[in-house]
Amino acid sequence: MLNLTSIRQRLPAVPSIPFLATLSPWLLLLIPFLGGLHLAYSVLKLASPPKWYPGISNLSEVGTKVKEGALDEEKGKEFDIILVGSGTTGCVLASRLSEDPNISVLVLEAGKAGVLQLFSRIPATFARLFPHPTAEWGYDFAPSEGTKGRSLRCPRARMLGGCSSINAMMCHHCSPSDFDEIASLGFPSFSSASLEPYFAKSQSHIESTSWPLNKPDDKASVTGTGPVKTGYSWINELCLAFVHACGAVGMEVRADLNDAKEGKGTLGATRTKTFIEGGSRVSAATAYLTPDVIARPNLTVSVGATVTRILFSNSTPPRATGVEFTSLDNPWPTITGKPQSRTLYRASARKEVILTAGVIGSPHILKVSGVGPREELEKVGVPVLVDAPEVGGHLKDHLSVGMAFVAKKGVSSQWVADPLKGLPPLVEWLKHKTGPLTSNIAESLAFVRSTDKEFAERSGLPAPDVEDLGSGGIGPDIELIDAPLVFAKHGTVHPPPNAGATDFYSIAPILLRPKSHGTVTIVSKDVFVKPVIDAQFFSDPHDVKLLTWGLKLCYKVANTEPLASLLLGPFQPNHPSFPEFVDVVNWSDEKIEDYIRGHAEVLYHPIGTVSLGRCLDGNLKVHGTASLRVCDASIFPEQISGHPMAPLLAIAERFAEELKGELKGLA
Ligand SMILES: Cc1cc2nc3c(=O)[nH]c(=O)nc-3n(C[C@H](O)[C@H](O)[C@H](O)COP(=O)(O)OP(=O)(O)OC[C@H]3O[C@@H](n4cnc5c(N)ncnc54)[C@H](O)[C@@H]3O)c2cc1C
Ligand SMILES: *[C@@H]1O[C@H](CO)[C@@H](O)[C@H](O)[C@H]1NC(C)=O
Ligand SMILES: *[C@@H]1O[C@H](CO)[C@@H](O)[C@H](O)[C@H]1NC(C)=O
Ligand SMILES: *[C@@H]1O[C@H](CO)[C@@H](O)[C@H](O)[C@H]1NC(C)=O
Ligand SMILES: CC(=O)N[C@H]1CO[C@H](CO)[C@@H](O)[C@@H]1O
Repeated sequence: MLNLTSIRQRLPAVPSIPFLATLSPWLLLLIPFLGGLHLAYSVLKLASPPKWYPGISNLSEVGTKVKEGALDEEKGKEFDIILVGSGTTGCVLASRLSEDPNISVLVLEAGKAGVLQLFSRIPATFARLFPHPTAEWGYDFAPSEGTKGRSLRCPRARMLGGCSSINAMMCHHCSPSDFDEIASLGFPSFSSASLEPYFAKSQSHIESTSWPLNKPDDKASVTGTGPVKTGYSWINELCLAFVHACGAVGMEVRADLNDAKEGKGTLGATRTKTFIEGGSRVSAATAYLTPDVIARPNLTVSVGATVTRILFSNSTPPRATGVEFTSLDNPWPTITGKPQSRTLYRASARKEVILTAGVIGSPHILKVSGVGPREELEKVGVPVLVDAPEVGGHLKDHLSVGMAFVAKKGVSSQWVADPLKGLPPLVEWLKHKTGPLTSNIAESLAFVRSTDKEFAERSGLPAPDVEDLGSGGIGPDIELIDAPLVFAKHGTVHPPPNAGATDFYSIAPILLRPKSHGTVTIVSKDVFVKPVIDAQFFSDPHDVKLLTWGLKLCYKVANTEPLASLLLGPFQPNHPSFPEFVDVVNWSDEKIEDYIRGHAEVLYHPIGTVSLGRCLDGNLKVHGTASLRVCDASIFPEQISGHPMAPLLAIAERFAEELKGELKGLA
C-alpha cells in the first residue's frame, strides 16, 4: 500500500506566504521590479571582462609624433625589440623576450584586448566574432574560377591574442612528419624532435575525469609546464559516438593524437583536446600577457596601433631601424569613407623588428615597406628596397565542405544556438563557467591517409585516384571534424522553423595538403587599402577529387554504429536562405565536385606568404635585409596537416629562446 504521509514528508516544505499579504500592494509591485534590476545588474557584472590591463592606447606614450613624409632617419622612442602584431606568436615573443630585464620590448597591436569581447571568452560563441566590425579585419578571398566565382570569407582577428582569441580552440600538434619535412628543406631546428620540448614549454595539460573513456590507463600524455592550459571540456554524445564510429570504420581510436612518443604520427580518431581552462577560452594573450608580465618595466604593450610601414637605414643590406604607426580605429578609411587624417608615430628598434602580423599582415607590411616583387611594388609606386619575388606567394589554406544529418530528438546541441532556449546556458556560463557553452563546437576529429591501401580494405571505401601528398609519405591528407549542430556558412545559418526537425549533426572533411596555392598582392602603397588575397582554390584537380573522397568517408562514418542509430537521415532543408547539402549516394562524382566548388569554405588555416627558404633563413631573417624577422603562420613553407596554433606557440617559444641567446651574445 502506498504510504501517502511518507511521500508528503519527502516533498520540500511549501513556503508560507501569509506575511506578504500584510504588505501594501505597491510594495508587492516593487518586488519584481527590484528583482529585475538585480538580475540585470548581476548579468552585466558577470558579463564584464576580467579587470586587467588592456594595453596602452595613448600612442604618444609609446612613440614619437612625426610629420607625414618624414625621412626614415628621423628616430622615434627607442626599444630593443619591436613586435608588429600581438597575435598568437606575438604574445609568446613579447612575454618570453621581456623575461630578460636587459631586453626592452615594444608590442604594437592594431586591435584591442580580446578579453573585452564576451564572445571571445565564451568558447562556443567564437563564430559570432566574424564578420565583426572591430574584432577582425574583414578580409575576403578574391573570387576564383575554382570556386565558381565565389569569394570566400577570410576571417583574421584584430585584437590581442590575434586568431587565438577567435579560433575554435582545437589543440593539435599536426603530424611530426610536417616538421621533419621542413627540416629536410635545410631547417633542422624545425624538426619534430627539436620542437617537442617547446610544445611542452608552451602547454600544460589539465587532467580530466571525462576522457579518455573506457581506457583508464591511457592518459593524455603531452603534459608540460607552459602557460597555455589544455584540457577537455564539453562533449555531446553524438561527437563521442563519432570517435567510436571512426574506430569501426577502420581508424585507430586514440586517447591523444598529439602523442609524439607513441611514434604513430597523428593518424586516428579522438576527442578534441582544447585550449579551454575553467570553462573559458585560453588565448595566447590570456596565457602569456598576464598582469605580472604586462607590469614588467621592459615590456610595453600598445593597442589600437596599426603599423603603416617599416623604417630602414640607407645601407646595404637595408637594416630595419623601426616602424611607423597610427591610431586609426577604422582600418579601411580610404575604402569605406572619407580619408581620415592620420597622426603618425615612430618607434625605433636598437636590435630587431619582428613581424608577427599574420599570414595577410606580414607580407602586406613588407610590401608597402619596399620588400616584395619589383614589378608589383613599382606598379603602385612603392620604392623597391629589396626585390623579393616570393614575398606574398605560396598562400595556401585548408578547405572544407560539410554535410548535415537530422539527429534523434533531444540528442544534439542545436537548441543551444536558439536565441530563446540558449538563454539558460548563457546564464549558466556567466554564473558558473559551465554547461554547453564551454563546447568548442568541433568536439571530435580524425586523421586518415586516403592512399592507404589497408585502410581502403578495412573501410571498404576504395582509395581515390590521387597522388600521395601526405608529408614525408606518412602524414594524413584528410581530416574529419564534426559538430553536434548544423554548422554551415561559418556558423551563420540556423535551420528554418519549418525544417521538420529540431536536432542536427554536421560532419566535414578537411583537405589537409592542398596542391593549389596563390598570392597576397598589394594594389596600393597605402597599408589602409586591403590587399588582394587570391588562394587560387581548386586550381589543381587533385584538391576537389580528394575532398570528394573525404565526403564519402564522412557519409560512411555517419552510417556506422554507434553514430548511425543516433541519426535519422540526411538533412535537406530546401529553404532559400539555407545551403543545399551534398548527397554522396545519389550524385555522380562530377556533380559532387561541382557542389564542392560551389560550397567549400576555408577552415581558417592560411600559411606560406613569407616562408622559410623562399623569403626567410633558418633564423627567420628576411632575405636581403638586416635586423628584420618574421615569426607567424606565414613562415610555413608547406601546409601543415592540422590545426596551427599549438605548432605556432612551440615555434615562437623556440625562436624566443634562440633570440635571447643571440642578444646576450651581442650585449
Ligand atoms: C575562426 C578561426 C578558427 C580557428 N580554429 C583553430 C583551432 O581550432 N585550432 C588551431 O590550432 N588553429 C585554429 N585557427 C588558426 C590559428 O588560430 C591561426 O593559424 C593562428 O592563430 C595564427 O597566428 P599568427 O601569429 O600567425 O597570427 P594572428 O594570431 O592572426 O596574429 C596577427 C596579429 O597581428 C595584428 N596585425 C596585423 N597587421 C597589423 C598591423 N599593420 N599593425 C599592427 N598589428 C597588426 C593582428 O591584428 C593580429 O592580432 C583558427 C583561425 C580562425 C580565424
Ligand atoms: C597621452 O600621453 C601624452 C604623453 O605622455 C600626454 O601628454 C597626453 O596628455 C596623453 N593624452 C591623453 C588623452 O591622455
Ligand atoms: C644584464 O646585463 C648586465 C651587464 O651587461 C649583465 O651583468 C647581466 O648579467 C645581464 N642580465 C641578464 C639577466 O642577462
Ligand atoms: C538518395 O535518394 C533517395 C531517394 O530519393 C533518398 O531517400 C535518399 O535520402 C538519398 N540519399 C541521400 C544520402 O541523400
Ligand atoms: C633594456 C632596458 O630598458 N632595461 C631597463 C629595464 O627596467 C629596469 C627597471 O626599470 C631598468 O633599470 C633597465 O634599464
